[in-house]
Parts: sequence; structure tokens; C-alpha cells
Amino acid sequence: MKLYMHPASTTSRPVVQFIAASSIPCDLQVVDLFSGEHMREPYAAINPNKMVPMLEDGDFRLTESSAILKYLADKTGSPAYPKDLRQRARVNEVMDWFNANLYRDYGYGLIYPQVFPHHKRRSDEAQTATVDWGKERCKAWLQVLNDHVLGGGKTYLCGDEITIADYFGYAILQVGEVIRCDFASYPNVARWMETMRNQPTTPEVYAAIKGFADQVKAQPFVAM
Ligand SMILES: N[C@@H](CCC(=O)N[C@@H](CS)C(=O)NCC(=O)O)C(=O)O
Repeated sequence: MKLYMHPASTTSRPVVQFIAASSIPCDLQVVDLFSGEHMREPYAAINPNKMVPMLEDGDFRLTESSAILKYLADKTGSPAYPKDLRQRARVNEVMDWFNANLYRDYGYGLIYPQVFPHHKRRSDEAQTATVDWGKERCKAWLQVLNDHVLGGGKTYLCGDEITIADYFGYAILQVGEVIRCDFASYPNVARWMETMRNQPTTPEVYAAIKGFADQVKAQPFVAM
């Protein structure tokens, strides 16, 4: 198998970390997002989304980080994607929650417009409104994550065992380190982030984004 990815890509990281943590035999092929390799042939022809990650397993190609995690977990019989109907439904629910709810307001509302020039709004007024809206929405999502998803003393998002939802959710929330988000007001979230930060595979998989955070550490940001 081959995973087309980039180390600086939020959505590549959970897949790369799951592959590393589960010792899944899979080649990692970097698609250079910075030089626009994903927009050119041959990559653009095999992935019309022109995005990473994409998995290739023989003649089967799969995009969407969440779907790739589920495929790899099923293919390898990983306990990180439980077979029990309700446990699996919970993992699916949490992954969809991160993807559809938190990521929209946190990534595309609060963080990316401040960090990436092509996400910045055209006027100061629109930029401020976007970032403020994102921050307000994130307060509500983080409270849900803290009180409900991670409530009841759970170690991981779906119980006491790590699941693919943890790799997925951590990759999304960790991006906030670039704008220096502080989760102290959400103690269950802060504790879970620390648990994920301490996974043996985290330092290597997250090295590129940490390097980027260092590069922008003097820039002022609106953060949580
Ligand atoms: N929903 C997709 C999103 C993939 C995505 O946004 N990939 C970004 C990197 S994190 C990308 O390839 N961006 C290239 C571009 O927008 O030009 C997934 O979860 O895999």
C-alpha cells in the first residue's frame, strides 16, 4: 500500500500516525503541496480533489482521511476500530463530530484565515468577523468535547482504549498549537491532549507542524 501525504498536512497526520502506531506496512509518498505538485499531473489525474491524503491499495484508491483510517483499521483488524455495533457507531459519531462541527469553525474559521494567506479574508472587517465567529463557535464545541465527549473520566474519546477517533481528533485540535491555543479552561480536553502528545509516535509525526509553529511564534494571533 502507498499513502500520498504531506507532513505539514492536518489530514495526513492522523493516517500517518495510525500507520506508525499499528506498524502497518505502507509506503509514505510525499506530495509536495508547497510546490503545487498536487495540482499537476500525474497526481491531479489520479486524485481530482487535488488534495492529500490518498491511499492506494493495488488498483483501489481512497481519499478522505476519515475513510482511510476506517479502511486501514478494518483491513488490519485493528482494535482501534471496534467491531461491536454500538462501540463502532460511537467512534463514527466522534469522527464525524470533529470533521463536520469542530474542524469547520476551528480550522476554517479561527485558525486558517490567520495563518494561511490564501484563507485570509479580503477586508479587515470580514477577517475580524470570521475569526471572532470561529472563536465563539469553538467555545461551544470545546465545552461539548470537555463535558460530554470526554466527560466521566474517560482516558480517550470513546472510552479507556485508544481508537482511530483519537488519532483523527488530535490531529485537528493540535493545529491550534500554531496560534498558541490554551485549553486550560477545558481540563478534560487538556488532559486528553496531553495523553495524545505522549503517544510514542507523536513527536515524529508532529515534527513538521511544530517547526511551523516555531516559525510563527512571534506573530500575534486570536486564540482560544
Ligand atoms: N476532507 C479531506 C480534506 C483534505 C485536505 O484538506 N487536504 C489538504 C491538506 S490538510 C490539502 O491537500 N490541501 C491542498 C490544497 O488545498 O491546495 C480529508 O479529510 O482528507
